Amino acid sequence: MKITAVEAIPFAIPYRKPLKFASGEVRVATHVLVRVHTDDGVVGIAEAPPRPFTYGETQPGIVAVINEIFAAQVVGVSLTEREVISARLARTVGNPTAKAAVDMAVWDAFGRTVQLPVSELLGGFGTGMRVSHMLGFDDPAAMVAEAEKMLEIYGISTFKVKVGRRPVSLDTAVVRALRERFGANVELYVDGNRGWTASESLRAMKDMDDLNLLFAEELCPADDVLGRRWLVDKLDLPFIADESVPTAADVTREVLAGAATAISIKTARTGFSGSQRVLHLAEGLGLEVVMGNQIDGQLGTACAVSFGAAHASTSRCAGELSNFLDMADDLLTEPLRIRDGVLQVPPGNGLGVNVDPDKLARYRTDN
Ligand code: MUC
Ligand code: MG
Repeated sequence: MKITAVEAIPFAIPYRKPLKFASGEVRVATHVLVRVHTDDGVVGIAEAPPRPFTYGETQPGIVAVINEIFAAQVVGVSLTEREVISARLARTVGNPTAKAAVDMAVWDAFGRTVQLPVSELLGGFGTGMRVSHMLGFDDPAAMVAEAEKMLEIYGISTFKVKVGRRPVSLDTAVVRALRERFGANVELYVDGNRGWTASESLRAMKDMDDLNLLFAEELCPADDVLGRRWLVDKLDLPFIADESVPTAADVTREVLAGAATAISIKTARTGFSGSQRVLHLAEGLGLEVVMGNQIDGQLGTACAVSFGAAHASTSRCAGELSNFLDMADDLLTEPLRIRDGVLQVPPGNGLGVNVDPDKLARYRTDN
């Protein structure tokens, strides 16, 4: 079970429809496929999605940190020594999605080696999750039309609406239009990606008071320290910290400061080992959690559903597991399918998914 090599392969797959939000936009999935090889001939896989506007990572940076630092730290270590790997990767600050992908590829290799699904190794609570779809910026009619399509084709009835940086009245008009179109048949929440000030956030939330929102996520920056506490104290719904809590320590800081009352868990940034730390911390503190989406491809989404379905508290809310639907193609041999609003954990050992070599040859950008 010893790791013999780690590969970091950049690839690029365009989106049919770009996703736009307050902190940036994504037109092409310029991700990094990570492969961990063992002396048993097993290969574990995961993907790292660079989000320069969120964590400062870039595709070449992820490839470089894995090739130049992380690979040497994990080669020779056994798949059973995942805490050794976590401790070694933790010597380097930052680089959350690069570390997460190495961690998840190791878990995948471990699952394949012991011939069990990662989701069962992690906790085995359930076999699938309800799906929440993230609606990127557009005009109200187009965002309602996208929600209609998601409900009709995939049965998805939970929507996270991107807000912030645009005129507040446009954002609130979108949420109102969604509630008017679907009534009580859908769940709605909003994510500002730090795009409003604290006072804009409060005005917007008051304006949407009658719209029965589930959550408000990262409406203003956590670095607006007092403004953010002031806002969170005034809201009567859970305030999700997302990009402000890339580590368990950040969760502690933000929650104890009164700057958040719920947590988005993203396997793309905390892997499986770090996501368990965040989840158990959140449970100990009595916080609600949501499985978030780092604008993941299908491999990343397989990781998110494997983790989310594995635990009771991550299974309560719908998980953000659908944005791969907007990609023009993907790397997997068997596409993930959302049916009746649910994504099942892919059956099989490890993550239960495999990379199609022809697709990888077509989309890799390092040759
Ligand atoms: C989200 O929940 O914020 C957009 C930016 C990012 O870092 O993640 C996505 C989704
Ligand atoms: Mg967010």
